[in-house]
Amino acid sequence: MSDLDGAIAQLRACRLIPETQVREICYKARELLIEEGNVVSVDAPVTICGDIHGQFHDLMELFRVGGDIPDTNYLFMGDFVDRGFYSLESFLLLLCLKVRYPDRITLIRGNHESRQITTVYGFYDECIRKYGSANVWRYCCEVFDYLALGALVLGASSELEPTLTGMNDPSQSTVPIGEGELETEVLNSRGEVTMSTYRRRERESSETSTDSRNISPPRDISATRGQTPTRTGPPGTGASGNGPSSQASRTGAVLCVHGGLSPLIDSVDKIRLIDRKQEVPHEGAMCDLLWSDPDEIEGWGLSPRGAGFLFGGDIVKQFNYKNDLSLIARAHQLVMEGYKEMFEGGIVTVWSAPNYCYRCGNVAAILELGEDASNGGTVSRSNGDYGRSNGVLGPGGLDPTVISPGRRYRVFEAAAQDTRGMPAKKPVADYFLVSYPLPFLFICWV
Ligand SMILES: [Mn+2]
Repeated sequence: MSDLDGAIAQLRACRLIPETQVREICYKARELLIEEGNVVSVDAPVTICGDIHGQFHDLMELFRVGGDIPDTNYLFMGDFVDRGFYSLESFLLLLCLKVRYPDRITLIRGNHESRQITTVYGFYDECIRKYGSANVWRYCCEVFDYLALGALVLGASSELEPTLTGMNDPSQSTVPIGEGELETEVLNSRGEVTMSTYRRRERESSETSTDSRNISPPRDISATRGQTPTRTGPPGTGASGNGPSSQASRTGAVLCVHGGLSPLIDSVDKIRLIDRKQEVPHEGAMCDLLWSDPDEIEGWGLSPRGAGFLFGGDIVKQFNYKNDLSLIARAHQLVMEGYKEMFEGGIVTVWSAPNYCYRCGNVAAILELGEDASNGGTVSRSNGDYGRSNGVLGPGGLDPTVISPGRRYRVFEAAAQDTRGMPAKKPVADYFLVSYPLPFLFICWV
């Protein structure tokens, strides 16, 4: 491999590398990806990211907030390209990092990692504009075909220590330290805690709750911002505050996919059976995993996107129970707050493109899952059969021994650099902001 570190340095500076080197890196990346299963096993600690969409400077901001590779273990849930002005620099950098540090970065496929979609939403045009031919686009599309469809995060910690140790007087804090275990913590890019949620301690009692993941309502503690609490550890370690895990409980695995579930898939093992090494089909299980969205409905519904399905909280609960999952992490939908949990925390949308399309005004988020210190680091990487329950239902149909992982969201804003050399603002139709597969686009255009 010719000077991979040099290529990484060049791409980090938002400068392109020669076409011959792109070809070489794409070939090398494909060799690595071929060896991965449809569902990659990833050990916590890991930092999970959503859509990037060619917003290169915001990707640099993401690394600033979450820590650099290889210090931080990253999992990107697809949609690296299209929309933004730097799809090539963004995707090629991630690909170089994958080749350089294969065990520190996992890339899974989004619905935009497709020949059809990239010819409509910008990546193809960018390749022609920057390289003068479609060669690089073709190399990249060949890599897309080999990207995994999902990932399973194992060994995530159920607890994260509050990052408030820098406060001089904890009694002044509005955070109810001691009232419960920290479940979700939101930090901004300055490391300041802006919101925390706590899990009530009585969750292990057999009669108090039908939901073992009883989450108290979010508490806005932004009033404490002026006190600038400091982090307990470097970004991305997530587990910097590992507490002792409860002996009676463990966290289930976390399934990561770009879009969501499919009516054709009722187990993680069925995802493993898909022949993924192809262009994203217009329908079927593989299409659904990349295109579907959760919605406040019961069962399955038709997607307004014209590809994939809508699925309700009952579907998520059943799937999580059957597969011993404590959480589904997915991307694919713009969330103004950067992340959004639904269905009592059974699924979360993580969105990592701030000020999407340079006009939406949203913040972005990444999700850090800590490492469970209690498992002694012996989490199986080989398959999804780890710790599968024996079908014994707890109260409310939930496995009482599976609890959700502690989640640390880092929220960040768009990088200032991204406004440099922006084209003049022009009104964009709202349908531009949601992606549709080609047959649907033709309907829109006519
Ligand atoms: Mn998407």
